[in-house]
Amino acid sequence: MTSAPGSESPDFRSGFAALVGRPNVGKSTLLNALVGQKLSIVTPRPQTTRHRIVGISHLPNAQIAFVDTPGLHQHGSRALNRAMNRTASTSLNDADLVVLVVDATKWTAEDDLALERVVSSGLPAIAAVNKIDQLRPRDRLLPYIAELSRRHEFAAIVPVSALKGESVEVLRKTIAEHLPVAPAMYADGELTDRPLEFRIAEMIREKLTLELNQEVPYGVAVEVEQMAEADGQLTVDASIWVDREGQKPIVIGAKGERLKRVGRSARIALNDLLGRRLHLNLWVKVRENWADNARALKQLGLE
Ligand SMILES: Nc1nc2c(ncn2[C@@H]2O[C@H](COP(=O)(O)OP(=O)(O)OP(=O)(O)O)[C@@H](O)[C@H]2O)c(=O)[nH]1
Ligand SMILES: [Mg+2]
Repeated sequence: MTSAPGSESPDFRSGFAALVGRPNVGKSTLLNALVGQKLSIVTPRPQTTRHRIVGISHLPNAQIAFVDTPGLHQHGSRALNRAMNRTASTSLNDADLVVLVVDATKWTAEDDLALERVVSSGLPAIAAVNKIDQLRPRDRLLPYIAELSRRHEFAAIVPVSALKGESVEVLRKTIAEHLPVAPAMYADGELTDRPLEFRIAEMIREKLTLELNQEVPYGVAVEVEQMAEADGQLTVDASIWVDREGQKPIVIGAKGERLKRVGRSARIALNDLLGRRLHLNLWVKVRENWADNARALKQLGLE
């Protein structure tokens, strides 16, 4: 492993900063903004992120491993819900710092749940008050921050807009300052712990979720089955798993139109991600009740 420049200096800081919060507050948008790359998918629907995803930021005097997590939530009794909550909670076990992400425009019972996890972790905590671009009038921020600081002794409270990039740099710097003095953990330039197949599958899931709205209530799972290179052309075969036969026609759409649209927008996004063109084959398959089946979840990397 090569070290980041300056990582031998006595005041170099490094560690894991876990982004936690209820679903939909903007954790993944924030991860992408902090790292400067699209690593985690984003949709307007809650419970989009299902995995722990590390994104690494290399600064002159620090290396921050940001950890995106699934939104902590109360309802939903399926095995998938439990696995997502567990993933979010256990991400705190190996974190050096926790960033509680909250929405400046509202506070819900699930924010209480997330705050509880933060407090019981005993980790130093920073609050990122996100979506300030939506706050009208802006001086509503002051009572919100006052209430937050009353609830917990945060090391810092930073209002941001992950969407607009507002104060994201301030947040990054604040996080770096609160990490332990330690050598870099990742090689210079390393961006994520996730392989390309995962990022491709997630990109397809994002486009599909945007296209489906609420029609397939528990959503879908996407798995890259094969990536093959022939005559300078990359071909990706991916399966879209639905949990009932009846959902297949919904995903495919009339005359296959919906699946075609998903394929097209995923291909455009993936061309960008890979810096090259690719051929994408999508197959819709049924795995009965996959979201409540421990074995299926394991196969899909969702334990
Ligand atoms: N206006 C505004 N919208 C935002 C901001 N950050 C995120 N969003 C939107 O909020 C929605 C949810 O964003 P995500 O990043 O997927 O939220 P999340 O916390 O990762 O959600 P889960 O993965 O479901 O837990 C998306 O529609 C984003 O575009 C922000 O700063 N301002
Ligand atoms: Mg997310």
